Amino acid sequence: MNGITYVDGVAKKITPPKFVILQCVSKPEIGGDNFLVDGQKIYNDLLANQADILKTLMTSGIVTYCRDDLLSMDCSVFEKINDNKLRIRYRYDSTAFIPEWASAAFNYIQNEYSTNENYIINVSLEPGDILVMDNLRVLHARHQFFDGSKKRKVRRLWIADDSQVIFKNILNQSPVRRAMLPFQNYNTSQQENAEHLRIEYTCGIHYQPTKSLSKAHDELDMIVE
Ligand SMILES: O=C(O)CCC(=O)C(=O)O
Repeated sequence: MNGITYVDGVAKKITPPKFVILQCVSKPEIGGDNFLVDGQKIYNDLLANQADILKTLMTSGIVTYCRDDLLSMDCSVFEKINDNKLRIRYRYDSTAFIPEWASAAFNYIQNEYSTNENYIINVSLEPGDILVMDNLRVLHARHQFFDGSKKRKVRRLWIADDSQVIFKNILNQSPVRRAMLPFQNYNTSQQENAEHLRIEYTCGIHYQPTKSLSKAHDELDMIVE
């Protein structure tokens, strides 16, 4: 999410991480594999075949993301950072809020690409494996899973990009606003022993596998949906 936060007494701009790194610690009994979709590939296809949709997806205001107490207003899905660099920003889950005029274009990505086997790269991490993703280019998510007698555990690391914008307060004060404080749920070290599970968490794109893995998995889908 976008935002401003105090780090070491200085107000800094925060943006979605440039890299997301996942390490598999342990696998569940069923499902839970990660999958990726290359944003550049989506862009190239839209450019060649659906220029109008691409134009809408490059318009600021097509989507606002709101998660807990974090808000990123009026984003575009694709953004040209410079002549050679493109950035995709897309989540298909309950954090995304779309104005009516953008709905068809936004849904187009979900329907044509992020649930399309021709665009999906499945990654099945084994314990110890590490997946490093360019988060400005690649959409990532995971399939639903069922822990069973095992337990899915994944470590995640976010790496920010180099654009360390530092803000100076116009009145030369340092007012601590609630929005600038770190969001509690991100402070995972405090939650190491917390009771609540995170298995309902989906991110990036949400994909239902066409073939069901087992009856138990089907039942889990029904509970989660
Ligand atoms: O549970 C997973 O493997 C996916 C996690 C994820 O996508 C994320 O933390 O950004």
